[in-house]
Amino acid sequence: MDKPEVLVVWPNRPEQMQILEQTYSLHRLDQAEDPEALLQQVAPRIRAVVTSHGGGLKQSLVERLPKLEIVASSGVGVDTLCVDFCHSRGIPVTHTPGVLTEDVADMGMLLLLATVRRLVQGERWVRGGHWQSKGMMPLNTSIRGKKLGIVGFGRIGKAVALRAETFGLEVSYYGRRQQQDIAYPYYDSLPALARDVDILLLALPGGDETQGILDGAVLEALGPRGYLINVARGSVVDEPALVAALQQGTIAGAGLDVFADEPRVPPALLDMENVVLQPHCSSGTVETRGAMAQLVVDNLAAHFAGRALLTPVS
Ligand code: 8YV
Repeated sequence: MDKPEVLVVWPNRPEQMQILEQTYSLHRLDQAEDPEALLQQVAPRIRAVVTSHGGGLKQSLVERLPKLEIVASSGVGVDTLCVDFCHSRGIPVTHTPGVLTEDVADMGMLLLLATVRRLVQGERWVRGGHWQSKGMMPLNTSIRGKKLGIVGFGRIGKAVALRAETFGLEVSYYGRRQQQDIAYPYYDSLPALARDVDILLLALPGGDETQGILDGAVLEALGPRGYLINVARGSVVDEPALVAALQQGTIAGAGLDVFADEPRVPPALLDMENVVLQPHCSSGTVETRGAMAQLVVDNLAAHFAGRALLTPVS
């Protein structure tokens, strides 16, 4: 029997790509010198799409795939995928929640510690010879006893909260609704949370609902001794407002793993002493990206075997 024909919009990890190559008839749109020619040749036969948060999936492409049965994406975020359109056509979309929670939460705490305790400045202080020429680096502030507001209290937000408690942080959270089984104080107003905490950590999904919700007013409420940590999406932050807030001392500093127009980062951020920058690598470990890639393989296998999907987007 012919192998199901699968369109690769964004490649998986090498080991999992080998499995896909053995199991399906792959068409590599991600490598095509002439994508339009490839689509004209294979689009009518495509039964599945492999992509990722980074690769995305546009409605205009799905409309050209009359036999599409499933979309399998690597990544928990689905803000770059036309999920509603796929669902309107009865096409399930799978993503990779759960397997990346711990690594992303680790990065959240890493950025929080590095930003507030000024790890990068200390590194520069030693490497730049300032320790010898100027003596001790100016004191920074402890995270112990500080108030942490977590914006978005799903798997990742909850995992950050557990870590934060062990570091002596006092946790509260903001989200669409209060969660009955959660004891931490709940805020239904982001500015109110920002006003009451020392550190805001963003762990909410990207997309239209959260576009730019971390704006100048919230930054103003966070205040000159406040810090912003973002392991969510650059889109949830009004990035020009953040740059201005950091330049003007409206907030004390930021630790950022995600940006509005990746991989381009506002040049002003690159020179700032009070900012820690990472290249969207919270889930970027061999173990986690391997588990994400395997979920893509396993979801496709379940679909074509007529079994329940492992991690469909609800
Ligand atoms: C990306 C992420 O998936 O899971 C997500 O939503 O943002 C990351 O893990 C990763 O960059 C691969 O595209």
